[in-house]
Amino acid sequence: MTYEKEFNQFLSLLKKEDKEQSVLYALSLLESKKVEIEELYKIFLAPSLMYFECDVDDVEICIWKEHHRTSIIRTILESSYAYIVKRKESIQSLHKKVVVLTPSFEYHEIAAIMVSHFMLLQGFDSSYIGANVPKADIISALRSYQPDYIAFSVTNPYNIVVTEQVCAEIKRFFPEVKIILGGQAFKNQAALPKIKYDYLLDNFDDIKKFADEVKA
Ligand code: B12
Repeated sequence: MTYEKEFNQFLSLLKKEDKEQSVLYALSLLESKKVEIEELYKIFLAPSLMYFECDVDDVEICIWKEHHRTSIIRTILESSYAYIVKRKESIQSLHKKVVVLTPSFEYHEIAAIMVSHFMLLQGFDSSYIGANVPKADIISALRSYQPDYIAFSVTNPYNIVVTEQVCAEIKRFFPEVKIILGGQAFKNQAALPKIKYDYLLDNFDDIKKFADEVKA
């Protein structure tokens, strides 16, 4: 299904910076079961940020607008968590823990939050531990959570270097933890041979395929 009419309606609310109505509209789609959580994320929320553009006469205030739209999307994500918890009752647990994060200097966190939610919907015990997480805190999280997987979302190619350093450390001290990489930074795969990782996933559909592999 394309949901063109609904998406245009959502986008027009976002363009008006109408947080209240944007949040209520998105949640009404879930409440009425018109769209599934996965569809809301893939068809409504992600594109509304990916294709965000500044109006030519708006350039001065564009960054502020980008922050505001991100804040609206983030509120919808956090609010949809209640629907995820409800859905989880009917999802079989994989008994596998995942921590999801963005590394130091990486502030783009929307994809990471969505990845964590998609993981929950696939039966992983998933925890989003934040954006811009320093190496020491990542190590500390691994020590206390003892996850099976750690998933990095990296957007800015400059942050590949820090990712490479953290991954080397993880493989040194926690060789049993499998490393998942994803995000725009890896579109150009030239840097990948230097990084120690186990899985490279491109999009949300890859999470389902990955879960199927884990189940098999
Ligand atoms: C919102 C936004 C911001 C917000 C982020 C707020 C927040 N709390 O997250 C703010 C304003 C802070 C910001 C800052 C900056 N941003 Co910015 N930002 C964006 C924007 C508009 C949307 C990003 C987003 O959330 N998309 C929605 C998510 C769902 O999509 P996604 O990240 O692409 O993820 C998809 C896949 O990559 C994948 N995925 C991602 N991670 C993972 C992980 C796993 C495990 C898996 C399976 C999949 C997966 O799943 C998603 C669905 O397919 C993009 C525009 C764009 N075209 O992407 C620019 C963009 C990413 N930003 C950009 C830039 C340059 C910056 C700044 C450097 C700007 C500046 N000069 O200050 C800073 C850097 C800040 C930092 N240190 O990180 C550039 C990056 C260019 C590049 N390749 O380097 C973009 C592309 C804008 C542009 N066209 O130039 N930004």
